[in-house]
Amino acid sequence: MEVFIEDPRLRPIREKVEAGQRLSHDDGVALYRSSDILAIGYLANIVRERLHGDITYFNVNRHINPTDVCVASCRLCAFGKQKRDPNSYTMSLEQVWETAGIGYSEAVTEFHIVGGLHPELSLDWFCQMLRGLKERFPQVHLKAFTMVEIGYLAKRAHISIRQTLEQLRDAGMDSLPGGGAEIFRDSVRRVICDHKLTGDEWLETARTAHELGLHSNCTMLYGHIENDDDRVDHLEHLRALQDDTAGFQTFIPLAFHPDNTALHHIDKTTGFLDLKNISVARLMLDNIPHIKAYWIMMTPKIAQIALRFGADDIDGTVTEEKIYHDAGATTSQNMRRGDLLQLIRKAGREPLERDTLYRPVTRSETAFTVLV
Ligand code: V47
Repeated sequence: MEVFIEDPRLRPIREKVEAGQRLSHDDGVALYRSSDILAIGYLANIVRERLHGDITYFNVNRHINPTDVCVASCRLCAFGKQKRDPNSYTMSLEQVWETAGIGYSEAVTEFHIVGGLHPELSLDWFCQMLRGLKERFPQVHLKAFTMVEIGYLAKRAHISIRQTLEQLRDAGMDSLPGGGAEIFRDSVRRVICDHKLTGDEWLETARTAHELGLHSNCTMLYGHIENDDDRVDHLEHLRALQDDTAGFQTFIPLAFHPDNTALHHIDKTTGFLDLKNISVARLMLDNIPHIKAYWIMMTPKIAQIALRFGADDIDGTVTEEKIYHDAGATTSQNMRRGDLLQLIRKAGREPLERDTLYRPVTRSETAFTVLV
């Protein structure tokens, strides 16, 4: 069936997508500049269905944020607090292990563990944390520490990034989440996260993790001061690294939430921009297998539509998100497994529960005594 594409700038892109050819920087910018959202979504859906058919991945996971104390004070963030702030918190090791166990059932396959850059928690403390989690929950995958946390722990321990990753891996870290990438260009980082590691450092840390055989995810924070060119440049850096390492599993576009941040004057993103970022990512990142519509960030309703605009993954049950909720997210802090299944099925897609490494999860119904 011939689908009509309104925007003439998208017609050569359609030819490339249909022929399975790589899109250029200018193609990426043209996609961002176009308002023909149906055509962009249609093209992204071709790629999504070519890779995954109707399958939509989800998992049963829990977020653990051991501390919100952070030395970085990034303007984009509402989560990090100074150590002297009476509202800040830092869990003890026992509290981390206890939090992991709240509402725990055999259904949980992943702990997603990230936190602030705490000036006193050592690499050894985090290794103990991982070992304690593995002892208590041996079958749960530990997806832990952004590249930013890895860089900070290495600096404090006066050892290399590689040695830091090796120690954490040996203590139980199974893979790394994709946070902290923001926008790689220095001109943008200077404004939104000037104390964080540079874009090149983020990419080099990911490269080292992949070289050690660890998988990771990757993200891009959009909807603040960046322009279309900055976004495409960011995607191209991820694509180039993936050509070298094939270590990224999933790309997650993250919409900036301005509430309670130093950039609170910036408008919230629109559903239109959220969908466009899913679609452009699917089209540009031809070598990253999965594109995640993180429902916490884009709302379950937009995430559901994203499943027809390029996304093949919707993240998980999440329990209990803090970073977006501190920045004004009004979504719930978790979702029941049954509700996720419904949301996927009502989009005409086929749910497939995965573990963190995208292997199908099979289990007996008795596993759902707590979460369903
Ligand atoms: O690193 C911080 C971003 C990230 C704000 O790998 C903000 O599977 C918007 O990385 N508004 C954390 N974004 C979330 C993240 C993530 C989420 C889900 C799945 C995975 C995965 C990774 O959120 C941070 C930062 O980039 N962030 N503050 C804010 N105000």
